[in-house]
Amino acid sequence: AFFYNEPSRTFNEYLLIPNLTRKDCIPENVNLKTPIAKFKKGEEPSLQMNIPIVSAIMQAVSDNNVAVALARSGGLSFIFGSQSIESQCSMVRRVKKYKAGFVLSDANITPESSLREVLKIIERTGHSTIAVTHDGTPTGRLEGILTSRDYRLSRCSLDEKVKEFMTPFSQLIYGKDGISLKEANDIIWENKLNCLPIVDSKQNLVYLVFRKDYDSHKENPNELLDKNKSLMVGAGINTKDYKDRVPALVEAGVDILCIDSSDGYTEWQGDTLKWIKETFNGEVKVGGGNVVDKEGFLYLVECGADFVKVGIGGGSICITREQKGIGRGQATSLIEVAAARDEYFQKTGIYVPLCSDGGIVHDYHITLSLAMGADFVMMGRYFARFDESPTQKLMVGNNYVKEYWGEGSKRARNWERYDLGGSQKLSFEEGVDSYVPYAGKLKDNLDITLHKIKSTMCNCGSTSIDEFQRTARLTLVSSTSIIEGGAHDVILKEQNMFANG
Ligand code: MZP
Repeated sequence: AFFYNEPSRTFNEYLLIPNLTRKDCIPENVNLKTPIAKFKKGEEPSLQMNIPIVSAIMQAVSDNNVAVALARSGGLSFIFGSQSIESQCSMVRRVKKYKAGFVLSDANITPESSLREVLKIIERTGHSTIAVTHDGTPTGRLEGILTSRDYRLSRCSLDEKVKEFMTPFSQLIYGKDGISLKEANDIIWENKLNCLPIVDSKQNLVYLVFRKDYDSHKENPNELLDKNKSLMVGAGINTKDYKDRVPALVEAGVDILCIDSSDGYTEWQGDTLKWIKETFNGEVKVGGGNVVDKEGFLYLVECGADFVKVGIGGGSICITREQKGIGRGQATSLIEVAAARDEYFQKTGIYVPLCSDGGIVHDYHITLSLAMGADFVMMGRYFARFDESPTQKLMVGNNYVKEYWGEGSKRARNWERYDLGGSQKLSFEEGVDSYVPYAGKLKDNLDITLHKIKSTMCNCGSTSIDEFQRTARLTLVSSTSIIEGGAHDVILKEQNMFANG
């Protein structure tokens, strides 16, 4: 047998060392845009996300509700594949019917809508919003809706904070009869306003929403509406029924696929990738995995993978290492595969994005993954905790929890993910059925996570993921310095409310 000389390591064993922070290096200036499919040197990536985060291909995580909420925040979900082709396609269709966070259009919104009615609609779409009524009461006629990352959904009257957002222009335009969306967009564009128009079913402007986090200046809104952009969504597939499943998902409008398997270094996965690339003339994007070394990476890329997913045995619900004795520490896997990816880029001029999958426990693990060469991370446990995830919210003891189970558990019975030929069943479990602490809304939690990532990148002197990957400096830490890193030698008054479980 071959023996690796070094032990394989986890994220907990690394920390980042700050670089010089330039004065322009502030969280507002950090761009988290990242590629999701391979591209040639010097070319613009054909598929990108605004944040480096995707949700896991799991029954307990990625249905259409999580997919809509995450896509609205700039990420992407891979709708779980351990369901019938029809129901998976119907989830994809339900996501694709939403237009990318530009116009909130709902047949039920009219100029006479009450605050209560409109709040219900806004709540469903996951916006973080303040609504304003003419008399300041929750039942009063709606005067305006203000959206910002800084405010939680609140049923409040017009207060000082709200006034900050009210430009004279907003009073001039909103609620005015007969302004078409096109006219509104032209005015927004000419005046360089950060606004989100809300239209009724006839595309007439009803309200304007002001967004701090949305930059409407980059592209003329009307041009974006002709392009007809929908929210992006991915889907998981397997190496068994792909000849039926993939065409159906493509027909449903899926943006990218990912083969879902605990061990991706297989000829079955190679065949699946080649078939998809040949059948759709290379136009359908598909990722492969999971792998933990250079050999696995190169095999999948040579078979046509558009991105490669890294990680075996690190998932919070995963017992593969205990059951089968295979796997590798997530940090070591990622560092080795990223080196192989960089070498491949040098040789061929083709950049293959990497996804670090599983084992993200703290928000800073996401930042470490990026520093180690990942272009984005996939998380299951993180998303299972939110309102939008498909599972039940329960009270256990005195705490609210949500259910979270692995694809290799008896409950999911996703035998295709673990199949190595033979009878079509899950012969033994590789995952557990569990609870995770309930954490509220996806957007509220994700905003905090993203802020932490951006802040750390600023400490390390980077305003883009590409720069961060090139310039970050990491150090191994001893077990005693890990203890030093938490609060110690003090009596804590209360649990840190913002700790990410
Ligand atoms: P985590 O974010 O919960 O730590 O890990 C999620 C990842 O665990 C998934 O993306 C998938 O790769 C992996 N997974 C899903 N089910 C199992 C299992 O039952 C599993 N063993 O390992």
